[in-house]
Amino acid sequence: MSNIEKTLSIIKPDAVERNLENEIKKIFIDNGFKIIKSKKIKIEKSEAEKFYKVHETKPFYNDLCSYLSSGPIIVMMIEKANAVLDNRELMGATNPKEAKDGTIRKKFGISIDKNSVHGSDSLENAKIEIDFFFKD
Ligand code: IDP
Ligand code: MG
Repeated sequence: MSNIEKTLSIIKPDAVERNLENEIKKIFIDNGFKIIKSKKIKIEKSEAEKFYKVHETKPFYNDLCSYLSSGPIIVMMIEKANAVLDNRELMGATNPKEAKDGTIRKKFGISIDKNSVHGSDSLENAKIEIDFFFKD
């Protein structure tokens, strides 16, 4: 039984700015992920608002959308067995201060808002988020 999944990962502006793209990609590859698609883009705030619509009632929504659109990001479609959960595990907790050793956010995250990576939180959202960035 194969349960190969695809999920969406984003290297956020704080990490792109620190030139961590290759180092973070190596972590994915070393952990069994294939990077199927990858592109460096800069999005408008209105696009960030659409992407993060699920958080629109949160107090941090405006800052979050300003932040994601503040500089270049790398969006990636990555693949492996159990990709969605395994990516969440590899990313670590939302707040880097709470992230476990060996996770990307523990290693590179600066703060709860500048936490270096995004990852889809369910298979359903992975499909939606992959379409958001890669639908032609
Ligand atoms: P996740 O990225 O671990 O899935 P979410 O709860 O989906 O976390 O929140 C989306 C993003 O919003 C987080 O990655 C983080 O950048 C930001 N965020 C979440 N909670 C807070 C907060 O309490 N203050 C400021 N920013 C937050
Ligand atoms: Mg989330």
